[in-house]
Amino acid sequence: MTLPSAKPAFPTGIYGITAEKFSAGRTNIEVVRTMIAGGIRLIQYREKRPAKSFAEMLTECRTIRTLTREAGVLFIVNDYPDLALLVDADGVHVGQDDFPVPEVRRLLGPDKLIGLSTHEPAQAAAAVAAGADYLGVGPIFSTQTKEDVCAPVGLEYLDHVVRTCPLPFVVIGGIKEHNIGEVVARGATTVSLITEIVAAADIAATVRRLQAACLAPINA
Ligand code: TZP
Ligand code: MG
Repeated sequence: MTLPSAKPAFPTGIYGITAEKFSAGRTNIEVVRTMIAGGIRLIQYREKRPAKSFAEMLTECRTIRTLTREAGVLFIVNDYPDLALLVDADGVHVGQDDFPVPEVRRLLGPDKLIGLSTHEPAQAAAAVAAGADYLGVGPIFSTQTKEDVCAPVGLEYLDHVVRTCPLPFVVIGGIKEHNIGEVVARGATTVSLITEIVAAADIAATVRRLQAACLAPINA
C-alpha cells in the first residue's frame, strides 16, 4: 500500500515574495499580514545577507510561519534550507548557484516543496530530472529588483515550459498589473510579482485584483 504524500500541492494564483528594501518603510511582517488579508495563498521569504543577519531572518520567519499557518497559506523560504527546516516552512526555493536540488532534498525529505529557478529549456529539463517540485520561470520582463539578474528570458521560454514541462511553475520578473494578462493568456497559472505588491500603497487590494486577473481563465 502506498501512503498518500504529505507534500502540499503547489497553489495557483499569486505567489507573494518579501523584499523589505522595496516595501516603502513597512516591515516584512506588516507586508505579509496585508498580503494574507488580500487572500494570497503562497508566500516566500526572500532576504539576503548581509542586509539581514541569520538571527534576524530566523525571527522574521518564525512570525511568518505562525501567520501563514493560522491562515492556511503555504510558506516557502528562499535560498536557505536550514532556515526552512528551523521554522518548519513548507519548502525552499533555490537558484542555479545555490545547493543542488538533490542535496536540498536530502536535508528536507520527501514532504517539503523544492522550487528551482530556471532560465532556459536545458535548465527546465534538468530541474525535472533532479526532482524539483516546481520551476521558477524568468525573468520574463526586465526587472531591477534582483541583483545579478540575467537578461529577460522573454515569453518564448514561458511558451516552451507551458508546452513541455510536467511540473507546475511560477513566472517572475517585471510582471505588473498592466502585463499580467499577457503571461496568464499564455498559460501561466501561478504568478509572482515583487515590487508591484510590496511597494503598493494598498497591498491587500492590489493582491485581490492580481489574484482575480491570474485566476480569471481558471474560474471562467
Ligand atoms: N527572480 C527572477 S526576477 C526576480 C527574481 C527574484 C525579481 C522580480 O521582481 P519584480 O519586482 O516583480 O520584477
Ligand atoms: Mg537563490
